[in-house]
Amino acid sequence: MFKTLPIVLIAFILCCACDDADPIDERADVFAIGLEKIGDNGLTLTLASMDPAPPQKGDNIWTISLKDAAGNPVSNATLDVNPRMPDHGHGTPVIPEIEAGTEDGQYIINKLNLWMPGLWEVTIGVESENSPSDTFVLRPLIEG
Ligand SMILES: [Cu+2]
Repeated sequence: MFKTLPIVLIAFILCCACDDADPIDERADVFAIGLEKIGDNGLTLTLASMDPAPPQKGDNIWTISLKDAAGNPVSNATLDVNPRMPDHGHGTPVIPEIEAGTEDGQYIINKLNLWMPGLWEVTIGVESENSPSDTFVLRPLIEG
């Protein structure tokens, strides 16, 4: 009986270690069409589409819509998109490619390379002559 106790303890500890790899991470965003973020300077980012959905390991394409505080589309903006893994301290060697979407204030982020399973932080900096600058952080959780 007493000999089994350490084994039970080890099993318990291993089980706790497994929890770290659990795909549930409270920091992650729930990725659905319409996911909305409001920046510190009043701009609103809305996720208009994503491919694949939800985000997966490898290259992703996201279409986002940007509006100012008055609800007007933020057109002709320059986007700086920087994906990083906060727990690992690294990014990705692939530079995302941004193009204008079909609608005013819409932007397509191509080659969003989320190459490792885990939590990513995609920081999107927005610069536009027609609105304040703003920054958004989207947190996809990539499953292995
Ligand atoms: Cu990593």
